[in-house]
Amino acid sequence: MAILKILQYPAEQLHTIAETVPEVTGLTRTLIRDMAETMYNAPGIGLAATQVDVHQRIIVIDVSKTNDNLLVLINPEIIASSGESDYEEGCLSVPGIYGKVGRAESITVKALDANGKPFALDASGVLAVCVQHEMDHLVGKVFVEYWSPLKQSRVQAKLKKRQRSAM
Ligand code: GNR
Ligand code: NI
Repeated sequence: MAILKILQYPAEQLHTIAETVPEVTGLTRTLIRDMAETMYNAPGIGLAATQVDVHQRIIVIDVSKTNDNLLVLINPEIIASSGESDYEEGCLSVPGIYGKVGRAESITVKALDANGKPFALDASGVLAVCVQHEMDHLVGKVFVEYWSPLKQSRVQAKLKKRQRSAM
């Protein structure tokens, strides 16, 4: 097991489009274990492979309070969505920045599990938000990029200021 380094916005690798996983192998499962450990250690409720600089369509999520309900989504696809939600989001790649993003309230997602077996999942609430947030990472999108240019420049300024005071 290993804790992986999480890329920090605005690292340009966060804008990489991940590749479909052609076959779920032992190497895939090792990466998934390391991603889960990294997510629990952070701590966070989700992590996309993009965030650890691996550009494959792999997501881990655990929205349980007890950290005992790991959800693995390989090659996820949203096959239905409905409603609207406006949930306050955060991101392990943009620490200390929080804000709302408009998303679907309920989704049905199909994916492969860690054994390569297809499944479908109906999600709503925070789980649906998290799946959509993670799937955005896989196509190179970070949640702050939904915001207006003005709000994004404030985010950039805040991150730069923090970087300076950390030195
Ligand atoms: O830990 C996380 N919390 C969170 C809260 C609200 C909406 C989305 C998230 S995902 C985030 C972890 C992360 O950055 N995943 O990419
Ligand atoms: Ni994120």
